[in-house]
Amino acid sequence: MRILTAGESHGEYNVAIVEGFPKGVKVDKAFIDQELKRRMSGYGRGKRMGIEKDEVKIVSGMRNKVTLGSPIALLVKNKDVRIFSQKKDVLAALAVPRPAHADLAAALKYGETDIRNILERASARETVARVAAGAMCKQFLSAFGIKFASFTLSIGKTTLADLPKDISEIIRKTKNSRLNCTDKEVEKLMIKEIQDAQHQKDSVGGVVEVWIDGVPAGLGSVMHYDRRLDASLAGAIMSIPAVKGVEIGLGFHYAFRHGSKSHDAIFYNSHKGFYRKTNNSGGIEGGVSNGSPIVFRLAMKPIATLRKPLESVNLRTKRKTPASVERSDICAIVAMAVIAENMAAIQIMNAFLEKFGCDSLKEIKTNYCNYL
Ligand code: EPS
Repeated sequence: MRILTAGESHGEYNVAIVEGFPKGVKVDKAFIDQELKRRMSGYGRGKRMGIEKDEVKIVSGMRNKVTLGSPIALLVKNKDVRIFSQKKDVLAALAVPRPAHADLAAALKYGETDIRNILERASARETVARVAAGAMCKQFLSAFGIKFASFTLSIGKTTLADLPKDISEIIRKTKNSRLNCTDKEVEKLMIKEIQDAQHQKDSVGGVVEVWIDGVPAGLGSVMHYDRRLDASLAGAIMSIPAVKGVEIGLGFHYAFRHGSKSHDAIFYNSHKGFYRKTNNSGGIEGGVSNGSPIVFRLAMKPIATLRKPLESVNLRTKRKTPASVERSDICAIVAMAVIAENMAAIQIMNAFLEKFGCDSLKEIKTNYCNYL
């Protein structure tokens, strides 16, 4: 399966083309819309989220709500449209890059003097298309009992101490949270972190933890580097704008422990088969899923646009100037969690199709049952 996205932040549409999605999968548009709505939610988002009402239009690849095996085109219309492919717009050129955004590095790469031509595509608005495609993958995977959930582990200096034990606890406790947090008291402190950043005309990042339950052992490969599930998962998560770190299971903490205190001992009984009492590996060993829940974390840097901007340099005059200020979020950690779940769904589905076949749901189900 291949997924391409297209669209500028203030262009007419966000577009995803999903090629190689199996035939025979019932797709509920309402579920995709619900994921798009989750992506727009969360305390700390900017004014744009009050303008848009992201809703998918599925324009090909399905008949009577069931996939045909042909390429699926997904469109999400922008409301705040300011640039046009065939018409002149009224936007002034931007010449002062924001530190931490793509502005300078990409302007140098493309020989660009109007940063707007960079930021329109670099904007995290592009993740609308990824979430629409990922929400289709989630629906396919749910036919095999594979579920996704996430929670906010930290924002700024505030970190959740009491960690959830399983995916149902995450789903239950994050349900009415404004920050996708499992603890009401910690959530208040997290909101305060965002408010403090806002008062200081600053931005703040955080850490998200994602859980994937029901993944069978055997996805990915030990045989070649580019087929390892941990590598494809980490790569996909790192591709999300503002993500600067990914760790699977114990991640960086492994490096501070002895093997005897970090590896997951193996047990067997006839009822459960092989099983573990711990999951420090985060469900992946040797690049292959081992049947435990897949657990990973991602670190989001603070949003690049600052209302009290850092020093920068005008691309044209080369004079020292404060960085440009665009409408932006203070903290987009909830969006990050939703995007990460859906990017993970794309990678897990790809590994699933590689193992069990990719043409029709019926054939994949037969192969899956035979394997189990
Ligand atoms: C976003 C839409 C954008 C930003 C944000 C994410 O809308 P606008 O630029 O019109 O305010 O709010 O984009 C960025 C974080 C960025 O760096 O560009 C969205 O839909 O998620």
